[in-house]
Amino acid sequence: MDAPAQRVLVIIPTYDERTTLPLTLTGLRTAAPDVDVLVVDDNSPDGTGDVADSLAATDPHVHVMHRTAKDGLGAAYLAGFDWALDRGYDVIFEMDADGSHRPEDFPALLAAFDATPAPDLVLGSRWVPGGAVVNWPRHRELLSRGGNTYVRLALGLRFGDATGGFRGYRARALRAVDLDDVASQGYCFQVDMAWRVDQAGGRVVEVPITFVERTAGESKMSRQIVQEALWKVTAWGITRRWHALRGVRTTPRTAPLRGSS
Ligand SMILES: Nc1nc2c(ncn2[C@@H]2O[C@H](COP(=O)(O)OP(=O)(O)OP(=O)(O)O)[C@@H](O)[C@H]2O)c(=O)[nH]1
Ligand SMILES: [Mg+2]
Repeated sequence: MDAPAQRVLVIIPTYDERTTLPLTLTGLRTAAPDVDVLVVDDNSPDGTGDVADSLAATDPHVHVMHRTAKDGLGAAYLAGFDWALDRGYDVIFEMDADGSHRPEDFPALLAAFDATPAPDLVLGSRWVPGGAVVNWPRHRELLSRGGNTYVRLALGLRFGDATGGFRGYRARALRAVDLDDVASQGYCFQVDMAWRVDQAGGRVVEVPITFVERTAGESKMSRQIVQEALWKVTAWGITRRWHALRGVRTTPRTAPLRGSS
């Protein structure tokens, strides 16, 4: 007998993306007709929530969560993760609405979950062979490459792209990490989640993607988001080294995902 098909959810957080959300959604539904989508909108002033509602009205695979105010990318994803785990999804993806994450790259990310042994986290990666960025200003590329090098050095992570937000988690990986304890936003949220899955003993694989600079709408990237990532990764790195010097393991003694299939 065939194994039951896995249920897949893609979470798309939105804040003022009324132009690009329909393109992202249509592209994704075409590329992966069986997956469900949850748009998490933080009461966007430009009416993105209404746009999402009208798309959901004609497509039973599309769901919308309306939140009351802009509360950051990390908080939006955490609310989406809870929604997905409550409903028994097996694989849960993150994807931006601004056109940077190409729907045509999605099937390869999803297919990576079929590998044996099965991964717990699949990272869409710009900085592995085959990965690329399109129309990114040089300073953004340097920030991303430099940030990822810093993350590798500070935290000992082996990933080429720990800051990217086009990625999928197995539900058991989200259950293995203490989501209530995650307080990061922006890039730091992505690093925080990847590090937690790694510490829990999760298998992480990277799949090359092509990241395209947004052509419409406003970036929510800010100096504050970069500073948060810098100081938190630095603090985590210092704690990790201090623990290593004192012979204390930063990695939890019971890594819930280690050794399981
Ligand atoms: N719900 C919600 N979504 C958000 C929030 N901030 C950003 N987003 C969404 O998260 C995704 C990524 O945000 P971007 O503004 O593209 O940020 P970025 O990709 O880090 O920055 P750029 O590379 O400049 O585009 C987009 O779909 C945004 O609409 C927020 O506070 N709440
Ligand atoms: Mg973006």
